[in-house]
Amino acid sequence: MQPEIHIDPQRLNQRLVELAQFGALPEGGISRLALTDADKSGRDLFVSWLRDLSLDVRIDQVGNILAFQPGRGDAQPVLLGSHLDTVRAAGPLDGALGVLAGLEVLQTLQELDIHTLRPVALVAFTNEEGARFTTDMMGSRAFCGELPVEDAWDVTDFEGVRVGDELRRIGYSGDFPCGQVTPAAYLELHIEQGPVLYQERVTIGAVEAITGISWQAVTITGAANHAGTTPLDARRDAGLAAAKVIQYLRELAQFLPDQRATCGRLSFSPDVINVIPGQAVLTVDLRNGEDAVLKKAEQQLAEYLAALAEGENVEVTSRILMRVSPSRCDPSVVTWVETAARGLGLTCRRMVSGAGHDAQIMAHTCPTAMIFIPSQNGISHSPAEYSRPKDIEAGANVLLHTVLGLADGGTG
Ligand code: HGY
Ligand code: MN
Ligand code: MN
Repeated sequence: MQPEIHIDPQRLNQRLVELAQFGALPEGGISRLALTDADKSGRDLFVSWLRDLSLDVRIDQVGNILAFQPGRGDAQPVLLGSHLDTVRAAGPLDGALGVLAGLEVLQTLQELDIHTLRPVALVAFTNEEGARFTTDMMGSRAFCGELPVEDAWDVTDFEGVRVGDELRRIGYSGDFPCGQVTPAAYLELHIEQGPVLYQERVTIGAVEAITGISWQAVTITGAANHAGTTPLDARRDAGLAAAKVIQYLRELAQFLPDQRATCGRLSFSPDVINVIPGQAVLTVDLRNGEDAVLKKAEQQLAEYLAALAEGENVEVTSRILMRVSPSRCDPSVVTWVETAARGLGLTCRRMVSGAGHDAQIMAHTCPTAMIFIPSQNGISHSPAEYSRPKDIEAGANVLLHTVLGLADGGTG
């Protein structure tokens, strides 16, 4: 391990600050939803930095931004990446850290005139979050050939706007074919977005596995009626039924092992103070590291919804928006992460990710691992998201040294 080979932390933090201006909200936080003007601005800034490094930049058919740095040989590249899109009222690091730390690694290799055996590539995946277009990890799924490009283009947001039209509108409807690149390995630096590293005061997380996720939209149809005159036994109250579903999600999470269940979106119609809601639409986010338990949660929710329809005299339908099984990272790449961290004198522990990531899709196609750094108080998907500059620097240096190991013969 050569600790004298290190990234430039000031430059990395300066870029994180510059990127965070796009989508910045007056009340704090960032909204850079996929394929919005704010996302375009962030993309354009990132591409300008890539071009400043004279990298070979390609935009693929779903707007993934790819950059290639040649190696001494022309074998499959080691790919670094993450995403630039955010949820609504997000923090500055989710996704952006992995993309800009990857850029910092490429620039450091150039400045130190280090030419690895394998090429090193960098990707910013389109629509990892699924916050606007609810097929999340869209870019990585198309990149791996799991999501046909035409299907990605046809995904619409809640206002019916199509991905394909938005890609063209913001100038990121590229022609580089998806599914062309099979990396020798994929590495993603990311904030943990949970409390483990922060509470244990450990600097680096070597991620061994990533949670499974199941998203659905539940529509409850009852009968709009007068809030004052309608007797209780005559009500078909979609609002009450939705509240019962949300309460049930908490019970589901409490009695299944390591289960998470969340309702993030809820809307009533006609959404008027003195009208019993005739319809309610809510989203459900179920997560578990064990696919069998995730399936059990889905099954038990389906049974609950059927019984609720009967009991509340409402109709209940559910539409699966997305499902991804838990993924395991590649043990040898995880070991490279640990070796790099320990070689730099950093504390490190293996762990599972409760957040979803493009890496769990990439793990289907090549040896993959993630590097986590602590999130202060375990907070993310919030303007309060924060990681210390020294942890950001440590994570980027672990990324750099893991790449040096992998790209110079560490990948089979
Ligand atoms: O939802 C997630 O876990 C990720 O932040 N997209
Ligand atoms: Mn993320
Ligand atoms: Mn996220």
